[in-house]
Amino acid sequence: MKYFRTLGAAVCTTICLAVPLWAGGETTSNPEAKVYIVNLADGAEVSSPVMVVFGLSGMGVAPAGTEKENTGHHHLLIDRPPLGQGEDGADELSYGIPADENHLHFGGGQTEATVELAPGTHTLQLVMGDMGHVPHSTPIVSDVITITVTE
Ligand SMILES: [Cu+2]
Repeated sequence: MKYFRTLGAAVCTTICLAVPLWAGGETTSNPEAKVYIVNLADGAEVSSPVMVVFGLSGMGVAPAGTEKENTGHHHLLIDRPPLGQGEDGADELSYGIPADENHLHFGGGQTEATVELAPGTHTLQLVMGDMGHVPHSTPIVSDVITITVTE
């Protein structure tokens, strides 16, 4: 498996560098689909807990494990580089989004969340994942926004 992971990363590195469009996993998306944070603008000042409302157009929300064309579930990436960047960028595009404090999965099909964030600045990004938590091809991701938690 290690070999295949390495090979996959190498292939993605080559392709992703060669082609301006970036690839995700094996599940197709509507490349016109958009995911976005409805209620928070870049630069917003908020207090914790922070309500984040997930917007999606061009695709549907379905719980994790649901095999249905043009659907996926939301993931909220907190305080990390944009999806596909950082040292595990190629892996997360091909094999899936980790689950930890920086990667929240909404596999129940939730379309909003309330998160506790410490005072200070934080980055947020929404990423759609397929039934197995892998970004689609083309990946459907929001802009990264930076918010400041004042208390
Ligand atoms: Cu997931």
